[in-house]
Amino acid sequence: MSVDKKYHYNQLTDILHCDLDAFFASVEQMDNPSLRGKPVVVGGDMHSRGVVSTCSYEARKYGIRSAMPTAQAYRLCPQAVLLPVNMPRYLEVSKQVFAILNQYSPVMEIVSIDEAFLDISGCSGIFGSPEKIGYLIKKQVNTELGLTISVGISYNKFLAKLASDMDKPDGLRVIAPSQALDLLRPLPVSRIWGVGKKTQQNLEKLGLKTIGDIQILPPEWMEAKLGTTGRIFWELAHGIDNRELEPEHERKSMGREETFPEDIKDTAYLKKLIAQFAAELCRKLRKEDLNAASITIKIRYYDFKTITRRKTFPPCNSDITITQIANELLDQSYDGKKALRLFGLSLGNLSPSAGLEQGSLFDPQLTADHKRIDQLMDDIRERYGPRAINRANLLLDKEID
Ligand code: TTP
Ligand code: MG
Repeated sequence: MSVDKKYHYNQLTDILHCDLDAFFASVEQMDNPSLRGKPVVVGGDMHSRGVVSTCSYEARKYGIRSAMPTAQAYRLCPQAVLLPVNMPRYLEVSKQVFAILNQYSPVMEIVSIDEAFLDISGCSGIFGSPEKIGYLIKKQVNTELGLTISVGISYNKFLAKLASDMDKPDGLRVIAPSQALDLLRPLPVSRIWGVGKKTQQNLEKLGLKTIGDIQILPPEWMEAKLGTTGRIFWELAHGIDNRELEPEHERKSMGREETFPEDIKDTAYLKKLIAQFAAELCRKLRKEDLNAASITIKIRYYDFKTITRRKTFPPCNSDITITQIANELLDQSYDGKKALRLFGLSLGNLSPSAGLEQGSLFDPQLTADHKRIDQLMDDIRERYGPRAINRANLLLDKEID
């Protein structure tokens, strides 16, 4: 089956995905020249059941991989140099890398400690072709910081990320619109964004082993078997991905977020934070006679990997409603296992609230009660300051600034 032409019409390769090679290990090798060219493993202590964070490409030849027990890595390559994780140093270098990337485009989405997307549409006039920009970035990162970075270039995020991985380490790869289908065809379904081990098994049960197996199916078949996700997989299998970049400054503008002094896993604390953020943001909404119709929560893990989860609902500006929905989103997206360094809550789809009821989401009597309580609290805070009154769920064990 061929893809509707409109999908590929006039699509420029102006999305770059940049990902440092063997990041933590490369920083160690850069800081200590005697480690260069050697198998280096960065991770937890093997005597206390630590795992490998990453390892140099020299160590990968022995079969060592991220997330493997360090003790196993040692057995595979006893001559490897084992080093502990020095996060402050990696964060420092990470910042320097992102500062370089930002010189090539103001539109940057940081995905994790060592990877970011750049949208370079509009920048070619200054620096040259996308490939030239990729080359310049690689050169600058290497000369200024002594690290190699792989760059993938294509017309959307999915393909740019795939491209950056194809020629690692020190890769530079462009996937043009005309190449996408052929390139995707032989790859296993696990290379589709969002397909983990479990989904891969489910797809294989349906007889879908390669991306090409999906390409020959009608999208309706995928949708019938897997719902909306099936349609998304079909699109990705055809190189279609319409997600925009989410630059940091745009995300911040409508919400509140908090970077923790120490990484935390405490979901009860996160829920108190949600209640506080919701109270502040809703008060702002009510002051400006606005309703919100979507909530986004942002979770940044200790390793800087960041996820956002969004939910839409009938327009409202009630603390309690927003808090409940944000709590649900948190429960669905975070299991309290991996430590977090940042949590954020933002409200979107804002519209004027004047004269509009809060929607049918909750019992009308309850909604009216919530409105009265919100109004009362706003009045008290207006008169005596923002901390004069709080709901019980905001009485914190730990103080939130
Ligand atoms: P990655 O970019 O996935 O890996 P990498 O940079 O080490 O190697 P490459 O990109 O060349 O394949 O992750 C970036 C850093 O994040 C990595 O250097 C260490 C850390 N990390 C962990 O701590 N645990 C993990 O399981 C993974 C995958 C990465
Ligand atoms: Mg990397």
